[in-house]
Amino acid sequence: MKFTLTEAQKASYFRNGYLVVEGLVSDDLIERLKHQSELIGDNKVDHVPNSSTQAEPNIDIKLCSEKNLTLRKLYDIAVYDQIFWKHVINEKIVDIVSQLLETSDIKLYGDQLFMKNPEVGSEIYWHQDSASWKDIFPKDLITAWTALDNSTLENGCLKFIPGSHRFGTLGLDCDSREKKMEKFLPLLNFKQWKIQDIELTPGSVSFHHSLLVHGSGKNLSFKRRRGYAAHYMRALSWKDDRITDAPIMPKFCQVRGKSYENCV
Ligand SMILES: O=C(O)CCC(=O)C(=O)O
Repeated sequence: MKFTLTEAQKASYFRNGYLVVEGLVSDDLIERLKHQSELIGDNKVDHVPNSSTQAEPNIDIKLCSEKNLTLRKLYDIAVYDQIFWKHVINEKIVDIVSQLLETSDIKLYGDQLFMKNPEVGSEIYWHQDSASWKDIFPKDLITAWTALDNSTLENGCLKFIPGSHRFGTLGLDCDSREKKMEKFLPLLNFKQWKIQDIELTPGSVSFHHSLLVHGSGKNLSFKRRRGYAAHYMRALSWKDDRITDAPIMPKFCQVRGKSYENCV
């Protein structure tokens, strides 16, 4: 094991639903991911299909000097791209995931590179990941979100509601994009809720539980705010194929340990 969490770090994750580990990924590796994200975003590689890109809604593409700057996110890229896959299996990250999921049998559910481009990078509304990932049980997956650029309040850093993962799914699955915080906060049923802004330097990683209520603001700056989210689950998780309104995902790849029959 390359990275051992303290008891206090683990307790903090279980209590708050997230944990930040600063400076986990080296500058070199971050530069490599940034470079690769440019190549993929500019369609300069042919191993990642176009279907893995999503444009920002409501922007005039002609007004943007580069196509890259119109992208909201790239997703499901690690299954196609070796550089991102290497990051997914980064030993330090997987050591932490494995301590927080309390197993060394781990698979990748999916991945998303949020581009959050200057000026056009849109808000990500408050949501719970497991409210969308309806077909995976238990609803106890974990995201490792690696900052590729400085992530600040001004350029739309992640925002968490600490402890909200302990309240189960909050009925946000329908129209959650339209719902503002005020509409569902009462569901959390605790008076002292607060929003935690997660400002990060490049190479720092924040880990969050798939039931944690989270979102991010618009990018109001002239700088990019790229963050790469890799979503991990236990290899012993179960996918309920009767649930038909969950995202269609690529093949779940083994990240560490072994796989199990009749499981994901
Ligand atoms: O990067 C963002 O702005 C949103 C990230 C997110 O929602 C996630 O990683 O689950």
